[in-house]
Amino acid sequence: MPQRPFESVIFCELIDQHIQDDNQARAASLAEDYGHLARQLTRRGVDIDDLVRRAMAFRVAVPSWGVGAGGTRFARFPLAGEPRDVFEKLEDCEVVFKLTRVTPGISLHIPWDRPSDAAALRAFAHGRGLFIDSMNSNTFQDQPGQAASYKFGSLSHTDKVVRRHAIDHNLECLDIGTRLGARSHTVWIGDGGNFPGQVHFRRSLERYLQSMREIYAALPDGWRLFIEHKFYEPAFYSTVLNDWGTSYHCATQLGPRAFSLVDLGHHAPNVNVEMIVSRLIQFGKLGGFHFNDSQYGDDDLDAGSIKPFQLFLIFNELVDAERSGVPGFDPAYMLDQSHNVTDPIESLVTSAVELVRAYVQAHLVDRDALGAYQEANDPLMALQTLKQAFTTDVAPILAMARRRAGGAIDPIAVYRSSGYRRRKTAERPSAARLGAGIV
Ligand code: RM4
Ligand code: MN
Ligand code: MN
Repeated sequence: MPQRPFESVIFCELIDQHIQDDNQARAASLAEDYGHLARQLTRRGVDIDDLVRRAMAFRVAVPSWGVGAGGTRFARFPLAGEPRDVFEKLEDCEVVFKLTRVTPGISLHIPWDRPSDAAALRAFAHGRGLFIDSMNSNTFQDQPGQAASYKFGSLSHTDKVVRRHAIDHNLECLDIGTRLGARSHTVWIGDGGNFPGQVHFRRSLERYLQSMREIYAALPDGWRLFIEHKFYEPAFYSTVLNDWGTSYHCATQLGPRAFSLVDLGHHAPNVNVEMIVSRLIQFGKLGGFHFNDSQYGDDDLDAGSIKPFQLFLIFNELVDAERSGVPGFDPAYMLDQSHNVTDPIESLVTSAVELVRAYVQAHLVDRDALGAYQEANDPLMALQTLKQAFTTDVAPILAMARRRAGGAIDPIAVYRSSGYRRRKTAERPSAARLGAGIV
């Protein structure tokens, strides 16, 4: 098993120390803000400690590909001190976890993260309080020397040799994931057409389903299979798995362990994503999320950075389902972002915090009042009820939850003063290009 560099052991103790020192300096102000909010919420009949407990129990998985610098179609600007392999990626994930305390799960992408020794990687993760949550296959780019090219598709390709290659790759992901202790597999394909007439819509979807049946049949015990749709890109005219309806149909065709996964950036602008979420909940097929935010398309920006109200409305649906005990409701929350202009650790930390914020705010919705306004056809008060929750500043709850869980009251301040990136820049000198590519 690869030994952890001495410097990084020291660093983790150091970051714990930084968290403690910084928390101490902020404790009095937090107590004051928390006390004020507690009194406000008591007037509304809300128990603040209950919200803190819920915030502490929230979990969202971090994508291994999110700790490296992302890129666009035009360029990728390397980041000093960025991780060079999956072990170093996990080191960075550990920092995100230590600061926020809500991100112990990690999503891996194969072949970018193919481990030479799966047992070692699993132990490496566990040693840091982390675990491998979901596997992701990659049939949207060719690997060096790959004979069966994905240029014209993968699981839905017209050529069965290419389909075979793509299926085998997914089976390999299941095998690696089993050895890593993962519990779900996410399939997103880039298959589709750039021009009208290029792809036969019905036949390509049928070929996709045929391929997926083989993958579904090989799903390890206790695993779930997630189908991720996307309306365009890299194919610009049509994609095989274009929308939630197609995804729902395929999940239903495959069987009870197949579900739809909603990536927030994979819908046309202005689409009512919260309603899609609600429909999938109602039909028992909501498997999970790739959280991010976007202005135009699959921008992969930090969660909550552009449309925080939409994020809140999505969580409003999720919390409504959670509180009313919808049978089988157990979505996997994951981030899927590409950080081009920020320090990825800072983006992942703030994104995780934004998700907990939306989750806690959604718990603040007075659901009895909302139900009554809906029954009475009072749209103004119904919206006001949602807005009251959305405009409540829950920052003291989030900070208190992090503090009680051992995280940082102000994670970005602690991270910046820790000098982590500077240290890693010295420790990781090679500018070797990460597998994560331009995503
Ligand atoms: C895709 C999709 C997938 C992700 C790749 C890197 O747009 O969101 O989930 O694995 O990007
Ligand atoms: Mn995604
Ligand atoms: Mn995407």
